[in-house]
Amino acid sequence: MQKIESQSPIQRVTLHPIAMPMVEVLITSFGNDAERDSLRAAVLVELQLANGTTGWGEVVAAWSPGYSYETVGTALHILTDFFIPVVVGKRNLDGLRAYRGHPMARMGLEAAFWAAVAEERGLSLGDLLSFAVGGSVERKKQVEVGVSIGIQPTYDQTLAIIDKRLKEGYRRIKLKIKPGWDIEMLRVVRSTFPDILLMADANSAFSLSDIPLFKQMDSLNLMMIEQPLGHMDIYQHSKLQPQIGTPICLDESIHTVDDARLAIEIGAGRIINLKPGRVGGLVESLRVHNFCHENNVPLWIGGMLETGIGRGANLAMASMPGVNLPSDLSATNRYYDPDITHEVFHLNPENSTINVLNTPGLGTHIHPERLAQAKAQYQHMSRK
Ligand code: OSB
Ligand code: MG
Repeated sequence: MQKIESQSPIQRVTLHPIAMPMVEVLITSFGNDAERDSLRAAVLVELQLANGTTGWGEVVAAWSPGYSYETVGTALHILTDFFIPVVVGKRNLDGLRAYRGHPMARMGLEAAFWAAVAEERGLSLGDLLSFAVGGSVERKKQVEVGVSIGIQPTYDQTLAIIDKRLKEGYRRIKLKIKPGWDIEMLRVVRSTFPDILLMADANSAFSLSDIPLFKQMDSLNLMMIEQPLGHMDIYQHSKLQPQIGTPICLDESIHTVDDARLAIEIGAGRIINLKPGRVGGLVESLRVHNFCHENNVPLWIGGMLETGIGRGANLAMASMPGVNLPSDLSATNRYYDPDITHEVFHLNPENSTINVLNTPGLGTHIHPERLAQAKAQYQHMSRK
């Protein structure tokens, strides 16, 4: 891996906690707070080099510790009191090695730094990623994407939203499942849409006592089942995978390239979902990417309902050659209307792709008035 350094030192890092109204709330097995979850809270990181070059990154932690232990509050604390002080005045992020954990906070800072370095060099973020792994990789111009559909009140509503997404041009449908919203719902969907690329995401809601249920799912031709068991577990997944035909994809339990290697070697799953925020940054993401690429492990980029800032970084990562399954990177209108960036991501309906951005830096640019609005919305939310 090529070390990334800026020409000009880091001068200032500003944190912007935001809350953005979601077009559609994504209900998952870990439960949702209807009022709070209609807003997506996050922290945007604005990093300025001494020569004036700026980069933006996104901390994908949410308001509450549902998917991950990190929250907007912990990210503000860790960044303000520890991460930012050790990088200001430096031309790299080596100072972060002194600290453990808080991968989402780390990724927000690292993404902002890499965006600034890319801008400084006149490269796109994707080109900088490719430079970091040795330079000669063939990046995609369009990335294949799918759409994630939350738990709905009824089967009919589920079918209706799938139908709507298919008509929009999405070719891969991911359905959130939980105990009681599982095999029967999936059977209804599969019988209505016999040929679509379909997968399920359990967000850790099941246990090894559910093996009979997973065996039944084998007849539904699912691309994969994402994170059926414990959010920290790899071992029990290695007990489940050999008993079922459907590939298991690990999301929550992969925090490092070593986790990915362990999971694949012991047969805990056959597919990796890579979220840069979950693995603590772009360097670790590239390590996971390279491991999967070299070992023919199918890989895709997961989503955390990012704004246009975080999605810009995910899109650059998804353009890397080892990403070979559709990613959770839907069009802007699936998440926000309007988004916080000027740029809008459109779905190419003819092939269910999104175009990779090749302008210098991150490729998306913050819309100042919408940022101010989203910050005011966060202040309001945090006082409730
Ligand atoms: O498990 O993949 C997940 C969103 C928030 C937290 C966890 C997950 C998700 C998604 C959304 O599935 C994917 C997206 O951003 O489109
Ligand atoms: Mg998931």
